[in-house]
Amino acid sequence: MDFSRSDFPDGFTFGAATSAYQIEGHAQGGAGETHWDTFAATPGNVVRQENGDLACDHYNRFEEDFDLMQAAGLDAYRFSTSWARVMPDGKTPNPEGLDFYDRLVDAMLERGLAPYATLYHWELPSPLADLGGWRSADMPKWFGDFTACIMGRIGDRMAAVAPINEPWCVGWLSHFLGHHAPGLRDIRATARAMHHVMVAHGTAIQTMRGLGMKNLGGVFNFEWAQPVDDSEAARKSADLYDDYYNRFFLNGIFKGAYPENVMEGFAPHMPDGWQDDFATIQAPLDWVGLNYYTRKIIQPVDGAWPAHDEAPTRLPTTQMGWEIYPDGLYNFLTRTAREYTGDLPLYVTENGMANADVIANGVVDDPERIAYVSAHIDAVKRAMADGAPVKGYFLWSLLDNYEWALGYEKRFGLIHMDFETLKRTPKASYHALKSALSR
Ligand code: GCO
Repeated sequence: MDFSRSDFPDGFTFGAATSAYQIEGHAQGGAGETHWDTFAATPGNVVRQENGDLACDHYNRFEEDFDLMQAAGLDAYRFSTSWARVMPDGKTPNPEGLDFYDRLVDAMLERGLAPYATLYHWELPSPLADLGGWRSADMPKWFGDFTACIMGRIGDRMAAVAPINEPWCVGWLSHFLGHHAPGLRDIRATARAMHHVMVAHGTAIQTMRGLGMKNLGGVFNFEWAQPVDDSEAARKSADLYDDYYNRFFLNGIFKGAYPENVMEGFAPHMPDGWQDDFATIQAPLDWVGLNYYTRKIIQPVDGAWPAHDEAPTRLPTTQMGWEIYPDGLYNFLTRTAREYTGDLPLYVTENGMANADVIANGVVDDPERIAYVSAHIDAVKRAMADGAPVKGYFLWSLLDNYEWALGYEKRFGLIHMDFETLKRTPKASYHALKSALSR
């Protein structure tokens, strides 16, 4: 890779990220059913109806995975806790689940890996989905109780915690586009989910402050929005995309208001008294994490709000069909610091690419990933040179894993997984990263 650890200030954190449902093997350890299990069991939602029952069997093989992380010279592991493993019905603790995360955290610490936890990465317990899930105004309370339960057990050993991975995906992707569980396509559900996820975020932050925990942040996914042409209509479309995708959450937390043009669509559908929730939403944070992969070209279309669509890509793409656009990462790091967070530490909490990697004679050559990561780390360096206080970079992902609605065929890992034998094979990118981190 085109960088060395010595290019970065002392203490800059290099890590890798995963999430519980995508790697653990959800069918083990007494975890409860989640909305992802039934979403995946419904024909047409997920490639080959694949689910996370076994995934990478990280549940039983985490020591091997952490040995590989340690050998690569990584400093930190960004993982998530499964609500349905900790509380199978969403409300009652499961000692086996709590014991698992206890062992997991100790195994990280034994290998010098700093634990960066995310409380929720999308596997909602089915009984809570039955009660309305993210549409329900009770979600912040339920989520606060889950936060107290899991962090009451492992909170004493966390390097950093964020409540909810990618609020946009929890809200818009899952309730407006219907691409993720619960697969709704309904604007009222979307407006409520987008708001409740923010209140739940703030409630979890307050709960963890109450436990005396430090270094609490938020993790948001961003896509650069490029107008399809120079027209005023195209610019407005791209601004709206930027506002509901990227700015909605930062505006809520750092400015105490949602973007006006998003409220044009949402206002009739917001829950009663939503304006009173900003005191909770604005609970102070210690850092902000950005997940960044790509940009989208946005074009206006006729029809109901938001009346726009994605136009065809213009740059080389990854296996996901996503444009490779490192400048977007530079833009978001500098813009976030300039317009929202000032001196607050920023982390790249996810960045990486899916690639059609193949294993031949025990070797996986992935020069595409080496180039992708190098170009994005270069964007981080440029942003830091221009004043963005970036303190760490986490690669998505440690292992090839369950890529949600796209099943097991999109490979994001530094480590190749044979999903039949569960054999782990570090890819060329793993070896390249290891050598960059040792320089
Ligand atoms: C996300 C999630 C991950 C994905 C990854 C690749 O950003 O969507 O955090 O769960 O697997 O981003 O799509």
